[in-house]
Amino acid sequence: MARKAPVGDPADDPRAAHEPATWAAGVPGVAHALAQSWAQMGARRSLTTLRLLNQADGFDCPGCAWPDPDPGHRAHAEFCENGAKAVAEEATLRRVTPEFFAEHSLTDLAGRSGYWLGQQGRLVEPMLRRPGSDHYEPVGWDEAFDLVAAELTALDSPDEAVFYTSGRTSNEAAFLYQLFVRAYGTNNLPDCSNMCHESSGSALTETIGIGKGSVTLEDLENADLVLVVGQNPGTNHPRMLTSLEKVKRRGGSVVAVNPLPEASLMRFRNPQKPSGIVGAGTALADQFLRIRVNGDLALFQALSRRLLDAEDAAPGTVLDHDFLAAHTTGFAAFAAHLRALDEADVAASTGLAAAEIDELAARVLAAEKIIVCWAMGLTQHANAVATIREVVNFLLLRGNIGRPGAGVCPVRGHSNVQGDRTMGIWEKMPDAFLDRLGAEFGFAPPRHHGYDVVDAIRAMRDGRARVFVGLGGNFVSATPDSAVTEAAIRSCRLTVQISTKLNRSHAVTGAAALILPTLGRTERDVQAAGPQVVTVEDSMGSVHASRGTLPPAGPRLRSEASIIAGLAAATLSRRGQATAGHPDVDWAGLSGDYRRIRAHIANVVPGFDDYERKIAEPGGFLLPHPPRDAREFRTPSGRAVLTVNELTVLRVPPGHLLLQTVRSHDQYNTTIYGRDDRYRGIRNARRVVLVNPEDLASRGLADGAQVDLVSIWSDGVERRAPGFRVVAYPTAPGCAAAYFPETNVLVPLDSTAERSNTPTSKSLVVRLEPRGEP
Ligand SMILES: Nc1nc2c(c(=O)[nH]1)N[C@H]1C(S)=C(S)[C@@H](COP(=O)(O)OP(=O)(O)OC[C@H]3O[C@@H](n4cnc5c(=O)[nH]c(N)nc54)[C@H](O)[C@@H]3O)O[C@H]1N2
Ligand SMILES: Nc1nc2c(c(=O)[nH]1)N[C@H]1C(S)=C(S)[C@@H](COP(=O)(O)OP(=O)(O)OC[C@H]3O[C@@H](n4cnc5c(=O)[nH]c(N)nc54)[C@H](O)[C@@H]3O)O[C@H]1N2
Ligand SMILES: [Mo]
Repeated sequence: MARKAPVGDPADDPRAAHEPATWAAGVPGVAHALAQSWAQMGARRSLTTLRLLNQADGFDCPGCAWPDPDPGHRAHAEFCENGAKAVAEEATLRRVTPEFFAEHSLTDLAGRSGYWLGQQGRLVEPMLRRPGSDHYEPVGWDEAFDLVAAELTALDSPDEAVFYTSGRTSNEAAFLYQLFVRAYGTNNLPDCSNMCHESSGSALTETIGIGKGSVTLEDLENADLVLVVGQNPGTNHPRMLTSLEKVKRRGGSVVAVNPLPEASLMRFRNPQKPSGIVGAGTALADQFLRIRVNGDLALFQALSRRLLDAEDAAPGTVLDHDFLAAHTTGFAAFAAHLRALDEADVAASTGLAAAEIDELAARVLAAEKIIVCWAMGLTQHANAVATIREVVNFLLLRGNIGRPGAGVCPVRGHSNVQGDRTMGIWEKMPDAFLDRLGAEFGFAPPRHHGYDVVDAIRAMRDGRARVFVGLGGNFVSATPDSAVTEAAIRSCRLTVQISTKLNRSHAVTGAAALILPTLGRTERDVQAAGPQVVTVEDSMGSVHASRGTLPPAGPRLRSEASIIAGLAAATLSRRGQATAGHPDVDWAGLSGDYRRIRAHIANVVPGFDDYERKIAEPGGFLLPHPPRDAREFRTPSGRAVLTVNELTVLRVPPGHLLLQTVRSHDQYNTTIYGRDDRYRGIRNARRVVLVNPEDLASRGLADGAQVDLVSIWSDGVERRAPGFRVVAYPTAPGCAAAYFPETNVLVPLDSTAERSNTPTSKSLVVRLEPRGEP
């Protein structure tokens, strides 16, 4: 069913320009950042706040998970345009008050766009929607906790509740949350990672024995060759461009593999350097492979095949035989499989000319140290896990894992998404972790696996889950199959959102709904024991402290840790201490002094011994990573595993395109900062679909035509996103791109990646249905 277009939003500008920009960052970037933060925060607050961003004595940027340089090497302004926007979004002076909720019914809010909702400001009062009511009303904290406790304890089984986490939650809050959820009795801990880097974690754990990247910032900057595959760092990890620039300055090279010629990789000006601002900029990518969507598995097989051929031609000169013999298993089967690789399949899958792959293979042969970076362009496909295993195969052949300047670099999204996992936010935590957790707190954590995001939606849809709690995030908008998900959420008895900002998940709710407003990363967090610091882990496994500095947005806000402690104490005491195996936890004591939470973490999570002292060091500490530190692979065989992966060419029916759903430059996931996508040259429009001019011509469609996007899938259901404007764009032929969350209505719930169960939001089969003038 088509949804009506949201109201209260400026209409898309039909004359919007769409010349892709040829360079990224530089003066316009910084100017944009300051304009956005001034509008939200005012000038003085902007300058003092941004000065503390990513400094050793300040707070961690709530934007992306890109690591900070060592304290001695940080720029005075170690932030980017989009980091500044993320801070402005949180540090805004606008407030969503009880009067606002008296004025706007839930029905009204559900008709608003995500952009409008976010623009209303910070949530400052706990609010309750009672069953049958169309309005939120103020509620006291204790009453809110009791209400949740009553619903949770009334369920037939703890597995009827779902506890979601987004990736901004601190280590301390995440640890407390999973402790509460497991003490309550379930492993239903889905998180945004299920939709994000789950495929990376799955492929890396299987092949190298740990689900995290194996490089540090120093490695990256010292690589000879960096492949940036399925990632748009200029928008989503802008400070990564500074590192890529360093690679180039040292004589290394950068290759971009992407269906879209992303401006940041084609040309870059560093805003943190005067030369960057006035200079002509650096062409970051030495080679750009405009790959067909989903062609990466074939590309890496073709590259590895070329390495095998080169080895045959000059035995002993190409492969790292010592490494393969000492540290890996599976080479023979892998090599035999690749010898049968069909170049016609490679061409069909990648859309690339053999000469382009030859050129890249020559670069690979010339490089001593290689790093492959990737993000959502690899992880959100049916064969995502196999594709990433193929990346690992490629790197293992020349021993490019576990030595300086080489390795795997999955670039994470949310600023603490990696840390949340380390703290136990996962529906499938291994037994070793549960053993230690149980021993530390004297209880028996549940062992059967819980629901991930997709399974949680299915459970709510089918009436097997009736209470939903969201620690941050915007579950309703971020997840696939919007119509199905919204109905699933609406069928719950109670939904609870612990949030900083208003979003669609506050408008589309269960029969009863709670909004529990919380402090953000930028704010001072004072508890019983005094001012608190929290800790976070970046994309490269480095853990450091973050200290909020702004006064809280309102006097009634509570920290995430204190809200979780309140929920836990109310729920577990109601169920009674008599329950067998009930842990004895001093919830108020822990949330009153985060050092006490860290002391437990140190006992439970490997690598966190001496936690308090290590985070007192400027810059924090690096977590152990056996492959990186010692070429130790903790797989069942004790070796890194070369795998055999079938290449299946993703063919689409005639007249259809492969649609990938991406972020614009003016959004943070479901948070829409503005309506431009500057580097792609899109102004004041979000309902646009980027299509290759040849594909438009063959369909008789003009640039600017109005179409519906209709996705098809094996369940036979036609899913429709109405009213998109076609933009002729140099994406790979046969492919298209449009923004999420507007396109999530097109993603079938059951279309997920093998093994990781991640929605396939980067490879949807769609057709463009022309519509009359609107
Ligand atoms: N400003 C800002 N920063 C963010 C975010 C944000 O929304 N805004 N989100 C954060 C989060 S949670 C995450 S996970 C990251 C996301 O960071 P990215 O993964 O960079 O984000 P996407 O916009 O999904 O971009 C995917 C990229 O992969 C390309 N791509 C799509 N399909 C394929 C394919 O089949 N093969 C190849 N080779 N490329 C493909 C797309 O063209 C695009 O360049 O960013 C984080 N940082
Ligand atoms: N089609 C499609 N769908 C996708 C993707 C895609 O590429 N295509 N990407 C997927 C990916 S990679 C991800 S990570 C998910 C993102 O899914 P989520 O993490 O669920 O979504 P966000 O939009 O990041 O959540 C934003 C909300 O988080 C809350 N928030 C912000 N900061 C804080 C804080 O400090 N504490 C608390 N408690 N709340 C806070 C605010 O209320 C804000 O509105 O979306 C996924 N969905
Ligand atoms: Mo993400």
